[in-house]
Amino acid sequence: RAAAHNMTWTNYHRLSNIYGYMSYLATTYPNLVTLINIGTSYEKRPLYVLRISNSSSPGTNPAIWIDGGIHAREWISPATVSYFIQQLVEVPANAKLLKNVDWYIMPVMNPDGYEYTFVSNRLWRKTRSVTSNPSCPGVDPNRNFGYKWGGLGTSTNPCSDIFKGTKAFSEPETLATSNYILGKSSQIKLYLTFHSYGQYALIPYGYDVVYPPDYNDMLALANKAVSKFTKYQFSVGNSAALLYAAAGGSDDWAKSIGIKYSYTFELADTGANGFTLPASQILPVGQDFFPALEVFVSQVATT
Ligand code: ING
Ligand code: ZN
Repeated sequence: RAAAHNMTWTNYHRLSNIYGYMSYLATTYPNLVTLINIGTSYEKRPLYVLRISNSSSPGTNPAIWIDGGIHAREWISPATVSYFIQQLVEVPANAKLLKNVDWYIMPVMNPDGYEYTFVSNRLWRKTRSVTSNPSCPGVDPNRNFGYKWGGLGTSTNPCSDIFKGTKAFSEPETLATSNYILGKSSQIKLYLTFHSYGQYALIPYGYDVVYPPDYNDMLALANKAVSKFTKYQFSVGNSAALLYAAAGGSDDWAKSIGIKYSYTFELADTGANGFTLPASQILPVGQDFFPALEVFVSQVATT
């Protein structure tokens, strides 16, 4: 029997459906899609990255990395990132986005937290690792990356939603992800991470109001990308200036290892629904964002 899946973009899905869809794509399009197990979460779930490449020798093209689901309750993030996968792989008209670029896409970086939001607490944010306080599990994965770890906007209290962990990359999820990206860091030219909510395109650094030397290049590309949106209006700027300082974010770390273009996108909405964005907005959000991926491809693809 042919491979099958239960994925849709009219509802939010459990991890098993998202992983089932990734596995379906790898089986169905073996010359285009590869499912890569990059490690294991604290609760022993696999951590999956999907590589999409039509190159005969994947790994030689410049690459774009996309991740979602760093924060458990931000359900629109894995939904949108998996929508990008569907569009890139299964819509022939989008094949131009696969020319001279490889994609590495991880829809759910924090699978333990994501599952916990379905079964126990819809508003859980962190991982699910045991801490020094038995009543307060979990580390904020977006305070756990290893650049300026433990600085502004982080907490030493395990009961805090911005608990930084006991050391940089204390979490198996951030450790496995960062090691995988490091191994591909000469290939990866662009890092995109999807959160919610607020409708912001955030540019490093976030650890403080500090602007990288090439900030203007980063700003120009972000502005070009958000100019493609027709439905949702995004604000663009330095994350510490626009939102708040927060050290240990994944985008700061990606920038620090030499990935020139590194962004955090805060998807819809601006607060009416917040984290509990209705599933009816999955497609509008994905459709509004998708054309911006062409802008990113144009920046990095070798022609
Ligand atoms: N917001 C991000 C957070 O981790 C952010 C905002 C991103 C701050 C990058 C600094 C750097 O707090 C959400 N919604 O997670
Ligand atoms: Zn987040």
